[in-house]
Amino acid sequence: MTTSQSPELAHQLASDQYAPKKEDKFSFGLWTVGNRGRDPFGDFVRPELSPLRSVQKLAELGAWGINLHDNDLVPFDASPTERDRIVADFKKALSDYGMVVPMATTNLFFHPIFKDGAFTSVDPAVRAFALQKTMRSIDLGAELGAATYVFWGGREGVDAEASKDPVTAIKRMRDALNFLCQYAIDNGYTMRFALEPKPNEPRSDTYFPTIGHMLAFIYTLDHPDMVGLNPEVAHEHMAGLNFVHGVAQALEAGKLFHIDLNDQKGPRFDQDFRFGSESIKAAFFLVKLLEEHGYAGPRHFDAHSYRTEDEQGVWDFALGCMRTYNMFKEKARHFNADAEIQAILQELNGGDQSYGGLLSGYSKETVQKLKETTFNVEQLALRGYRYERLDQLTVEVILGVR
Ligand code: GLT
Ligand code: MN
Ligand code: MN
Repeated sequence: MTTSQSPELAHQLASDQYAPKKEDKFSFGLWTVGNRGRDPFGDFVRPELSPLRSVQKLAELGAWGINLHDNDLVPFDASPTERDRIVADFKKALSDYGMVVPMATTNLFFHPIFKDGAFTSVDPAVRAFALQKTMRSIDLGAELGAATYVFWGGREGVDAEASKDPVTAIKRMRDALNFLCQYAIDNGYTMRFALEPKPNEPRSDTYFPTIGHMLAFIYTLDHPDMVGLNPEVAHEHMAGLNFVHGVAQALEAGKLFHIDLNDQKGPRFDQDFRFGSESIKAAFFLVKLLEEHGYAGPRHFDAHSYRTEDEQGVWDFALGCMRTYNMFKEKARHFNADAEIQAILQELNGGDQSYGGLLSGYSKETVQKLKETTFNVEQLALRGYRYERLDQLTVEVILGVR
């Protein structure tokens, strides 16, 4: 239900083939559209946006879900009565506007108590407080129906390397996650946990910096089945990595529980730009990957509008993220239907069938055959792969000239 939709917007969306729809499963964090543009060098540029207004406007634009940290909704120092009133009002807005809460998380980085981290802080009282805050926040997530619970280790890292033994820090993180998994299980919550890596910022080095580090860590937990990943485009780019490959590895392992879509200009500070605003080719292949490999989770935009914008700019930003995703989805269909591209791909991947039997797994016979086969090395080395043509065709599809 989008009762408040303005007639102009309704008309604009109705005639737009890329207009977001509920079934696209687009979601935003309250902290994303609610970002007020403060940075280390300048103050807020936009007034506070209430959670209720965010629900209403996002519904109007065609989004499906809204995510939150505990303190995006309930202030850090709210009394239990205030908490219950705020949550009740929010639930009413969700039901009035037909929105869901697919993911929830804990703010373990803003309050000064977390300046040395939360689960990996050197101070045991801070580590214990972090567990208490997270249990309360998990309860809130469960109450709102969140299927995924995200852990971004905001300040879980170091500035002074001498301060902590990294092996101890890893063990502390494991203890915390094991504890919280058991808490969720004991309470009958069905949510899954999704861990979000980031290489640095706000600390100068964060533990578990990339998808790969996180993935390996998950298998050392007590309940690896209920823990997966929430990778973020910008975070892998900050580490200079290929995000599509990282996501593919998580997906292939059945560990892509959630995703943070945004954009970034290369390895620098975390920019959280509008999805598809910078790395257009990478964003195209990311959408293609998600759409073609059965990713069924939320398409979550963890981004915010430029600091130059007023509230209208925020909604331009939000609609832009969703429309761009749908444009890439359409371009991926176009790519798959392009006869020349498909002919090249078929030729590339066809290979010489006479070698096929040598690559179908280990057996004593295959070992024997492999040892006896003579390869025409000179001939194989002469092959041209046609990747120049293929890549140019890809660019032409994306730019809309094919
Ligand atoms: C914060 C961070 C994001 C995380 C959010 C969840 S909060 O905005 O920059 O990458 O996904 O804690
Ligand atoms: Mn994120
Ligand atoms: Mn980010």
